Amino acid sequence: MNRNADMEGSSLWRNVRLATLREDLGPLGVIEKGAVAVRGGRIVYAGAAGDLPSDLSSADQVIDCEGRWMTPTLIDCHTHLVHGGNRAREFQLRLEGATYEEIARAGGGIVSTVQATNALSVEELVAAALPRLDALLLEGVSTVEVKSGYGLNIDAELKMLRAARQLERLRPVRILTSYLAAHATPPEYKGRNAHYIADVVLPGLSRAHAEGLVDAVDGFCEGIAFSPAEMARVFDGARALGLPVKLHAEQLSNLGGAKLAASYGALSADHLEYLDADGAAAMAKAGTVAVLLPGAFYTLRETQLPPVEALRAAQTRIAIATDCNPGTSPLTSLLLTMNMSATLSRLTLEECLAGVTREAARALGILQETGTLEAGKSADLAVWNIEAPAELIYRIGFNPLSERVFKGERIAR
Ligand code: DI6
Ligand code: FE
Repeated sequence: MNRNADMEGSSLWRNVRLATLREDLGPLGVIEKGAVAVRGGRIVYAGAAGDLPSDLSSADQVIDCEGRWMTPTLIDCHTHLVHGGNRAREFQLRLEGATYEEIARAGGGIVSTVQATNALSVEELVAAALPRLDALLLEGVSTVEVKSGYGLNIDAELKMLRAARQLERLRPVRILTSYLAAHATPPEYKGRNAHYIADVVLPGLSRAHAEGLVDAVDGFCEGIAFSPAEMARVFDGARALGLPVKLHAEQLSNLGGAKLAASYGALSADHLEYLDADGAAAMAKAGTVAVLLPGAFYTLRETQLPPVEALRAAQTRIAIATDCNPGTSPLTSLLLTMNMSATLSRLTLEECLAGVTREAARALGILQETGTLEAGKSADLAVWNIEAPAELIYRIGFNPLSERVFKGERIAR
């Protein structure tokens, strides 16, 4: 087994059943009689207890996990966590028969959250996001991706990203940001997407990048948002700054967004209900992760399931996420997201658990840092009061987390 030594604060986790999510160890990477050694916030050993090197057998803290299961902490790789207001009124309209697109074309939808978001300061946006973040952390999440996209002008988009960065200073969490000014066209640019991209999206991206606010660039490729050609202009801007890209693609129709994303070597293409086999193959070839968002499928009462068989046939990597947003997925439970993915999209246990750990880390470009239990990675550990990993997906609205560890620090609930 591999390990590296770093003698700062140390802990040893014994009598623990490991779901390492290491692909080389089979489904879930299970090690029944496991041990995990931590030094200076990093995993230095994760493997069979019987193979634990003697120089790691003592530590400042030795924790008997009493046979509990341990996984990597969970990763929510697609959220709009920072936003103002809510869309309960639209939820009611949809109950009365209005469609998401009708509401959007009538000036509701994303644009209505833009008004609520732009009315708030950075501090107020942070205060509004913290309860949503805390709900995720309580379920064993340690990494969250947070998008802009409800500002739709340069200053407001930067304000959202500053709020996202602030969350990382207020909670034991890793935050990755995505610049999503290409989420919708503000009313003042209605019908003039090219001008919006030239006047706002690209200059705003340069400023956000210069301020260190951006980890990736995202967009909404859809008939009610931006075309593949328009997204290509945004992605060219990202490429010029050396930033990775991702894309909301094939959510309501097939415009070839996933193929476009793959052509830019995107980290991920997300939603994908209307993806076809060609798109799945292009993503697999490019290493672009398919991020499935069952919360939006469920909330919109979508009938077109994402093509899971085509993704499997193409060997496209699959992650899942909450897509936490006020309009189509007011969801702050990654455990429920796994249950929905299994029940609605028929993902397997392994696909669900890998989808919120290893593959979610891959979708954020941080698999070298977290997402599996193995030496050299951040000690992001989740201990669960379960008899079998299937209990993490099977239950609805129940949280079996026993303890979360982030960068080696034991987090009080
Ligand atoms: N697709 C979605 O489902 C969300 N954004 C996107 O591109 C919806 C965001 C909203 O309705 O507020
Ligand atoms: Fe989204």
